[in-house]
Amino acid sequence: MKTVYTCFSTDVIHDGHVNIINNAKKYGKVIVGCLTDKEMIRCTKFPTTTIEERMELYKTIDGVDEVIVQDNMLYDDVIEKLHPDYVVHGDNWKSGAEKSVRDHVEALLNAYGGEIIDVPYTYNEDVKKVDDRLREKLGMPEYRRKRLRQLIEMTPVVKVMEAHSGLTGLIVEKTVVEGDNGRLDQFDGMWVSSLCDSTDKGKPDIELVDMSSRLNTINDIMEVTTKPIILDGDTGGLTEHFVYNVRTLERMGVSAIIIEDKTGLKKNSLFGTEVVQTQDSIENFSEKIRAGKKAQLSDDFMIIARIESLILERGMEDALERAFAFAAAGADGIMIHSRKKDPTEIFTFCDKFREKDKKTPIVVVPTSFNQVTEEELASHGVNIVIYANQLMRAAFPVMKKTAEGILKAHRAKEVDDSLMPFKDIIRLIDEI
Ligand code: SPV
Ligand code: MG
Repeated sequence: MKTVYTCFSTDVIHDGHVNIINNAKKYGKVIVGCLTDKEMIRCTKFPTTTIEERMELYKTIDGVDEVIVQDNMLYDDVIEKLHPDYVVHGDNWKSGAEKSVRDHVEALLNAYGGEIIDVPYTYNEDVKKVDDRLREKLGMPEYRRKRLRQLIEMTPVVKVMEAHSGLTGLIVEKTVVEGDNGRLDQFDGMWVSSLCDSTDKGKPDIELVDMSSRLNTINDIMEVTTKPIILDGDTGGLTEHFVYNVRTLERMGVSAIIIEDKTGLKKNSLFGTEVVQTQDSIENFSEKIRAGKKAQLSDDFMIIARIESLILERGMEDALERAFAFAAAGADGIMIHSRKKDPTEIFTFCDKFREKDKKTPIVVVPTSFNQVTEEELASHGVNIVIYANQLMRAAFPVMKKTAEGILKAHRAKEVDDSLMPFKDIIRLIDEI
């Protein structure tokens, strides 16, 4: 009897999956691989069930003979073990980011004479409804909020990209690339930066854009995405106000707020000591963290303390003293910031912090020390890497150049080649 293999990475079974199994059954014994969580988050949707639950679910499908774990999105582990005669998959993997996976599987099968069977993808109302419902579920506050904590456990480093609008949110939500060795990859979450949110409104980054406006930005992003959100909460404001904002944010489904240990008129950290900025005392800031943690109602929400000692050139010892004090006050993570061009001081901080504290998540924002890789940061104990402003910085120069080009030519023809075709922009956003 021939062996037929297919891989599932879904929490819900619909007509499309049943169709795959029915086709597979025609060729022999059907083995279904259940993709592990850590692989699922790189290439498909975030799981809303455990791997054990998914495996049980797949066993209930008529025609399935065996269910096994697949721990590599490129199938190396299962193909090496099973040498299946056939691998069956929906033909949607013949194009788009998943094509690299298909190419890889094809090469593995060719080595011993195995074959791929591409089954026409099932597009019908039921399949669409199941997909839509799953996406809606992931966007619900209780799922979205806890996802950051889950990701910290699931992946060596959580990759977060800034979003300041529905559109940038969609880019972070949907961008999937073929990364190293054909493996797919995507961002894990979104950072609602004070710098980019303010800049998008034409305002300076000085806590001028008020919380109602920030919440509107978050809401715009939430409307069209499911990935977890970390809010740049600036100083957190008055402790008396902060506690209310914590409640609002967790109710909305925001996963974390990062507040920085500054007081008075806040300016952007990348100014460093070029402008006057005042650091809060350890006592006051610890009190703010304690009050926030006390106000919080869910177990999921995270309050992360951001330390500005390196930015303000107060030294490593001060940064570490604060980190330990804020963790003791209940902070769910420590963000250490630097505007040095190389990551040495960030590495030193992380290594020293990890000597005493193995668990509290560390967050970094490599804007100026941008040569550092996620892997290097993770090797120093970093858990979350935030790309804090790159989408905004990418958009501005192109928009400005386009405006200048039209002004100079007194028509739009000259800039058109560098623009997205208008036929594409009208179809960019899906209708329900
Ligand atoms: C932001 O993105 O607004 C930040 C990070 O706070 S930084 O701009 O580097 O201070
Ligand atoms: Mg900021």
